[in-house]
Parts: sequence; structure tokens; C-alpha cells
Amino acid sequence: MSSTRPIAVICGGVGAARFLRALLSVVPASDVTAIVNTGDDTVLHGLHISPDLDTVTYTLAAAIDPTRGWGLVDETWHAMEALGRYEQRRPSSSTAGATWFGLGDRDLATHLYRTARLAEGATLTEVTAEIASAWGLDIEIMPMSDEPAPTRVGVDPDVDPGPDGDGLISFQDYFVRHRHAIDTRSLDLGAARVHPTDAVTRTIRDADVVLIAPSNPLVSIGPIRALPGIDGLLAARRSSVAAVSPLVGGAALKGPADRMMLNAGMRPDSVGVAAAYAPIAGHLVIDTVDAHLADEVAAQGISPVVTNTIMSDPEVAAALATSTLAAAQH
Ligand code: FO1
Repeated sequence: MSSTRPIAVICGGVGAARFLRALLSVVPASDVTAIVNTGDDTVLHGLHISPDLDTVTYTLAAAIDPTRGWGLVDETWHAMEALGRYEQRRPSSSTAGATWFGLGDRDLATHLYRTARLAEGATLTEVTAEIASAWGLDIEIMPMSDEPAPTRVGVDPDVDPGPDGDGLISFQDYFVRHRHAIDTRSLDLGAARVHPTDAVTRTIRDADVVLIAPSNPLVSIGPIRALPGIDGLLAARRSSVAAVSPLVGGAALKGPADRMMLNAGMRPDSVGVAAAYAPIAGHLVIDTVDAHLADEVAAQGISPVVTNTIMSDPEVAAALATSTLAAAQH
């Protein structure tokens, strides 16, 4: 059994991947374990797709498409274009050949490999480690669970009834097919009905520090927290847990976190993030733009750290990683 690495990072997709890249510029990759949300996972064309795991892996391998923030750089799309031919002909009851979720030709190889290994009986934890190793990474990347834990989003059934007519749709239907442009009414976190792996539990319990990446608190960090036992483990060691707020000036840099928080009755700013994380984290890193919110953050019972959180250049990103680590080590 391998020993626990000193730094654990709780991760969603793009924001977490960029934060990890910065962290690995200031500490050795062999010191870090990334625990990654799999609530966004989906099955399309019979393939198991784990977007957040792949975004983290491709980013750290310097192979991510820098503009999209997902998928591989210099990608080609021949398979998707070829599928379009069949999409025109499929029966109305079928979802075969769907092209709304873009899978590049080289990215497809990752999903083919993952799906084949899972069919052979490998766990998602094992396959994820194989994929990270194949990309030459020394960081340990692990899924939050080996069981399927799909996040479903409740929307107005008149806008999209979903498969059961109750307005509950898959996360990727909401995020990609609807371009997260519709209101969210509720969230159903499949993570609450499965279990973290023993490796995840051990890591969150035994790592010297736990960092919560600047990811969506509801649908990226939320599923990991919803796994039975995880919030309790974090709460028990909250003084060595530091989170980075993904909201700057009341807005998400990417994605729908601000709108989702508003729809969930939360304040869509760093004070709302502080309220959500106060039970499990002792420190919250907020952006300099939000310095005026520091007292309100502190009033939530979480110590604010004010610094530049927009990882637009490597030096700023490295400083953010260093400050977050220092807060958790405090
Ligand atoms: N996001 C999109 O907005 N459109 C896509 O077609 C799309 C395809 C895709 C394929 C593989 C992958 O790993 C990620 C992909 N994403 C796409 C991103 C993904 O939906 C989101 O980044 C996450 O699920 C949210 O963290």
C-alpha cells in the first residue's frame, strides 16, 4: 500500500487543472494527490467519458487545448464529422450518433482505452492512474469514487422534460447541450448514494494539507463533499484545509457557478463561497478585487487570504498556489 502524499487537492475541471499546474510549479508532483469530481462523467457512443479527470490530465501534460480549456490541442474532428451522416437518419427514439458533445479524434483514444479497461474489470482508479502514467505524469490523480455517481440538474420540465418527464437532466445535457444557458432549480448528486474509494478517504484524512481548488462549489466540489464521510473528515481537520474562491467580483471566470449559486439561494460572491466552505475549511483565498469582502468572509468563520486569484500568467498562478499552501500550513 502506498503512503499518503503530503498535499491533497480537491478538484473539478478547468479551474482546478490550472491551479494544479501552478501548484506543480512550486512543489514536486510526487508530493501531490488530486481527488477529482466524476459527477460530470457520461456515457456516449458506449464510451465512458470522464471530463474532469481528462481536463486535469491533459492540462498537466501540457496537451490541453488552451482556448477551449478541455480536449486536446491541435485536435482533429473527423470521427464527429463522419457521425453527422448517421445523426440525420437515426429514429426519433434514438440518441445514437449524437454530435452535440464534441469528442476529438485523439481524445477518443482516451475514452476507448478507459472503456475497454473498465469492461475488463479494472477500476476507474486503476485506469486513471494508467492514463496519467501514459501521459508521463508523477502527480497521483484519482477519481472521487469507483462507482458511477452522476450529477443530475433539475430544470423547468417545459424547457427540457428529461428522460422521466420531471425536468431532471444529466449534467452534460445541462452544461453542453443547453450551454448552461437555462435556469437550474435543483441538483441531484449521485455521489450521495455511493462511496469514496478507500484511497480518497485515506488521502483526505492523512495528507498534511488539503486544498480546495477554484472550482464550482455546487457541481464540482459539491459531489466530492456529498460522498458519505468526506465532509466529516474535512470538518475534523478544517484548520489545515484552504479553499480558493472561484468567484471574482461576484462572477465566475468560466462556467455557471454564479448563476447556479443564485438559483440555489446562495450569495453569488466570495461571501457565499465562504458560507458554503466554513464548516470544512479554515482558510479562504479571495481575489484582491474582493478585498472589501474580507470582513464579511471572516464573519462566516473562515480566515480570508487576499491575493490575485486570476491565473493569467505563470508567476501570478504560482503565487496563488504558494499562498494557498501557506494558509493551509498555518
Ligand atoms: N464542453 C463543451 O462546452 N462542449 C463540448 O462539446 C465538450 C466536449 C468535451 C469532451 C471531452 C471532455 O473531456 C470535455 C468536454 N467538454 C465540453 C467539457 C466538459 O463538458 C466540462 O468541462 C465539464 O464537464 C465541466 O467541468
